[in-house]
Amino acid sequence: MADITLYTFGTPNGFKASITLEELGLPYKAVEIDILKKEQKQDWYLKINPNGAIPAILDGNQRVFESGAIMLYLTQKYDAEGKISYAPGTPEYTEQLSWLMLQVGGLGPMQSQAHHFRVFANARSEYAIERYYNETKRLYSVLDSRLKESPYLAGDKYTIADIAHFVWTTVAPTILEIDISEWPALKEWVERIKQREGMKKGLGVPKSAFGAEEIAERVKKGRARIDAMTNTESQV
Ligand SMILES: N[C@@H](CCC(=O)N[C@@H](CS)C(=O)NCC(=O)O)C(=O)O
Repeated sequence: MADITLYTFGTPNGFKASITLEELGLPYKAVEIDILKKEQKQDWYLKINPNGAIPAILDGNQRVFESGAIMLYLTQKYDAEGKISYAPGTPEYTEQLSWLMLQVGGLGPMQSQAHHFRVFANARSEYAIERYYNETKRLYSVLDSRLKESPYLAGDKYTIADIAHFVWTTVAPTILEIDISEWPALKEWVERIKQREGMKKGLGVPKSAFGAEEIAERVKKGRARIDAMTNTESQV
């Protein structure tokens, strides 16, 4: 029987865990870890995630940290029916794993660096902005090519590999002013899966302190702050 607590904040990595839990229909308690207040670095939390980041879960005494590990743990333990995953050992599972790893090792780190240098940095670097924007866009092209030949990333079924990539596409327009329509198959996949109930519920966990408009306003101010700096000027 599941006894799950999710430690999270309203970010793409956090949503990967909450959407997976919602799609599986699992009961869980959500605890907000406010990363703006550095709550993720408190001693008690480092015992759950030694890397001091969200998300993490406790399932009874079992800790699981890293969003990709959480998705694999939850589906391997609680998705015997294969609602949002393929069974280990099958060719489809290997395809799912490959796309999931591309997200955790590729799009996640690249797009979050693009966010950092475009909105949150203390120094302006045109080189870094260009490098991480280009890499993010290149990865969207890779997804677009795959989605031209397959309805979902791992095959005919919506899986955790789709959830992992999807959450990053949802923030790209607001934070990076990237228009997903540039990639028609990716855009069509986004429109299709954003209608899912589990997706909608998971994107609401934890209840955000800021509304969508306030977030848009904050990131706009962040971009303007970076734009006002001279290249590589540090404001530390
Ligand atoms: N590789 C990690 C990344 C986790 C991560 O970077 N989480 C961010 C929020 S999206 C965070 O907690 N940042 C605050 C920090 O690292 O101190 C995962 O996939 O779970």
